[in-house]
Amino acid sequence: MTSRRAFTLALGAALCLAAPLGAQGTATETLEIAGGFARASPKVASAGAGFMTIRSLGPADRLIGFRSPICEGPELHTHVNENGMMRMREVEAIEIPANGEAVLEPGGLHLMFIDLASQLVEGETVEVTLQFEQAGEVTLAIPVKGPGAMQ
Ligand SMILES: [Cu+2]
Repeated sequence: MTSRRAFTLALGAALCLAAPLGAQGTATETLEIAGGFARASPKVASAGAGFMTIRSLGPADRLIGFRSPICEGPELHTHVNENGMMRMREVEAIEIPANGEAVLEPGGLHLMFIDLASQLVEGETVEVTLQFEQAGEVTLAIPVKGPGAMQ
């Protein structure tokens, strides 16, 4: 009885700690994830993109993949300039430097949702489970913003 109550209190405290970052962010002991969002997709689109800032609170880490119920083919992407044309390229991992940050933003690094299971609808949220080499899996919900949203 006593230990169950202690567990409930501990869980409550953990939820309180996570709360200030809101629905678009979360934190672990070593990482803080903020400003997450996805862009709404037109009905016909087969892919979408997600963005966020991942900050290290100490050690370096690497984002090595992710999964989401919204898509069957998640990929980590960056943009490269090829003869004046911006093209997307899959990357193996996204580095988060020690005490530094990785910024996933339009025109740069991003989560690519390939083979969308359903349309990304503005105002809804998408669940994303990020897979880090050191920190393990981190699940958060990010809001879906308009098709041209920049942050
Ligand atoms: Cu992409």
